[in-house]
Amino acid sequence: MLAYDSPTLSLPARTSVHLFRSTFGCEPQALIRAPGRVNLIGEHTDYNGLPVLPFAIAQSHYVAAAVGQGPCFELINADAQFPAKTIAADALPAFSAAGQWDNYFRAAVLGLRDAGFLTTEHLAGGMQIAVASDLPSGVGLSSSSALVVAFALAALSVHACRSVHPVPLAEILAEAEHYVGTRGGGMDQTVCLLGKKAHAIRINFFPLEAEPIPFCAGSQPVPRICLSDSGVRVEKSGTGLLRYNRRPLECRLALEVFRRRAASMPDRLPPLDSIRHWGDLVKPPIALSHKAVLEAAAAIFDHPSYSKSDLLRILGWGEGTWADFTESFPEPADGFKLHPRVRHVMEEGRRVEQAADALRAGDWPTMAKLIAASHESCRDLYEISCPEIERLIETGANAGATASRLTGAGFGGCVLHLVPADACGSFDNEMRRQLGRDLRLFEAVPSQGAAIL
Ligand code: NG1
Repeated sequence: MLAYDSPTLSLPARTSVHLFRSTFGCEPQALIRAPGRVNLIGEHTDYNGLPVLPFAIAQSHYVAAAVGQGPCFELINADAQFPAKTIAADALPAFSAAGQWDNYFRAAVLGLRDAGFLTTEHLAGGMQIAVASDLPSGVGLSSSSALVVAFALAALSVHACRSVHPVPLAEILAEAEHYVGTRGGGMDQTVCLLGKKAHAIRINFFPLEAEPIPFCAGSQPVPRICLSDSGVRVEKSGTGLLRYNRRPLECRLALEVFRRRAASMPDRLPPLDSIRHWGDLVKPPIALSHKAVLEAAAAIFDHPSYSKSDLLRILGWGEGTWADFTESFPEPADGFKLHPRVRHVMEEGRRVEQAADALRAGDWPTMAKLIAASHESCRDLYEISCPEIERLIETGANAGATASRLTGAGFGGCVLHLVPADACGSFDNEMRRQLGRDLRLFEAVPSQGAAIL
């Protein structure tokens, strides 16, 4: 009990415990920390089966939890913008309106139930939960996935379930987030669970593998990683859902077209029937080079964008197949942009490999070039930047950053800047001088992953 009051716990950790006590009148049985993340490089590659290179940060959610008083889940949050929620156990699948915070709790618990880690008896026991946080939401630091991870660890912990290895748990929780509606990949949950102090985590997908890589000093000391907040908020599970889900859909449609047309290029491409993700093309047994895939894509995609009727014709699909495959996604006015999305994804996957090597070698000039190239590709090929982000990128360069890029899903959120260690103070001052005193700047320090405290 005393440990929960320990001054060594962070302020939000202690806040979650105090809130728990004052709300439920008893002691929590578990206290969980789940951190946010910054993605150094590898944007929108995860769901395409290509690697990413994120790290967990210090800013985290804290969840104090105990078994409930019956088949009911009571959730309270120290942040007043997230109102208290009570969910009957049999109403868990009745999700609230998009963007509501209790949906992340429902997703975590249902995901664990689907995977067989929580039983009907566990659910009948309910839970009491108090949340406090110093991880801002909607800024591209993966606050929603961290919340899912925190809830899942809390549920497993208070119900004394057998421990689940973080790799399968990350896979279960990545799948569970699909309950909330986003069709993203597994980067956020994996780095939240497997983050390591002073390391970035190179993550491969399908199968999921995580390799910690230390931040090494080379000819230059390790730069500081600074974040500036564009102030543009895009709630992926709310208003941003269509914009976000369009990209994974374009990638999947592109793969269908590529696979079909590859069959007529047997001299250049092997049979691709077993391919499920773009990353499969560069892994054994196919093991094409990124360059070969990009050259084939340039030959295959003969238009900058495709209408629905173009795709129905190319793929030989009827309306029913289209509706199933796209989940009746509305046709974008500017068409499905298959080739630019493929170029981004394949080139970005290659950049992640090069960045992992640069990190290992402490080769920060190469890292800076890769980060700048990643941003250009996110802006021009994947089209996930916005004017506010571009302003931060430009100002970052003037203020002394060696490279900057958007981090996370895009359309808003934060920009990551590599700042030489000896230029920190002047960077912050210059950014605020040019963009205003209220500009939110954070330092992103590579930190340990989620834990039961
Ligand atoms: P954020 O920035 O948390 O919205 C999303 C996806 C990631 C990844 C990135 C883009 C989820 C939970 N997160 O992250 O898997 O695809 O976009 O690289 O879907």
